[in-house]
Amino acid sequence: MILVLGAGGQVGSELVEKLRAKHGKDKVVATDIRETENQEGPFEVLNALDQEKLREIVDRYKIEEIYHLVALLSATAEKQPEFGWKLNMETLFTVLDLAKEGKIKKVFWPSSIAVFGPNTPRQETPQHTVTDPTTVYGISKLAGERWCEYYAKNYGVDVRSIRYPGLIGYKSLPGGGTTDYAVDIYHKALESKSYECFLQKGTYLPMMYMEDAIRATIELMEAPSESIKIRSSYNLGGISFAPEEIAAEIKKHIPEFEITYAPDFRQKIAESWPGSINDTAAQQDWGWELHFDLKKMTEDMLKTLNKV
Ligand code: AKB
Repeated sequence: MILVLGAGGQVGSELVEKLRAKHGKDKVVATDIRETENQEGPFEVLNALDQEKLREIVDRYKIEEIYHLVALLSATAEKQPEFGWKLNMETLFTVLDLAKEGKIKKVFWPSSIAVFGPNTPRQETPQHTVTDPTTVYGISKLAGERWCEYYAKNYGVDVRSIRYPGLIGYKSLPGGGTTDYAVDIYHKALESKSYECFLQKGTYLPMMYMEDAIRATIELMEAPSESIKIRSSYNLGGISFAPEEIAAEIKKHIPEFEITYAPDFRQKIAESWPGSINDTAAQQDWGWELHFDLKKMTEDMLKTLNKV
């Protein structure tokens, strides 16, 4: 049995669907802090900070694998730093401890490009390099990575992780990240043929289409344990682009589309993150391969959103 924490979120909603299609509807227990609609399998309302209830669910359903997707993202955590730290760290410890106690066999926990900072090499950022995050979210992800590696090395915990770039999907909206503009822009392009971007022209960030991100997550979890050489978190490169480039791609489909710029506090966060990422380690260790580029992703996003 598989448990997904944060199943109502941007990644969770798509991951639950894929896992249920693969393993069977009843084999995946979805949980979220609030009731989520259209559940096709077991669902529990769970505040992931409620350790007792989480443990009870793990026992009741005889859970073997947990995908822990609960977090406050970069922009939101800057507004509630203490709560961001508490939520992101305490929930990770609960899950790692369940694995340490032998109650579950495998853990997936996402890290982020937010672990990098102003002194990290900005282009083709290597797997092992300077990590000096400036946000609470980034600090929590970096600390989480160190703890994952510690639990793997010292307690034999099978924990696997990816440093997600900005994720772009059509099924649900992201909640409180710095890369959210790249999802919002598609919705606004279809609704009003214009978009006011909260990041400045020329701000390059690594992004990834959700289909690739979900496939990466499942492939990493299915890889043989001995091939997972990095137990902190794997770099994943994805697609690097600036707002004017995604706008130009959208314009090929919607010629009237216009982008304007009104950078806010998220600009500073974006400037502290890499523009592109080197993911050779993921390619070598578990065969990672990107399928969607900016062109293919834009075609798919606009086509699918148009039908919704
Ligand atoms: C965010 O913008 O906070 C997230 C991330 C890059 O982890 N999308």
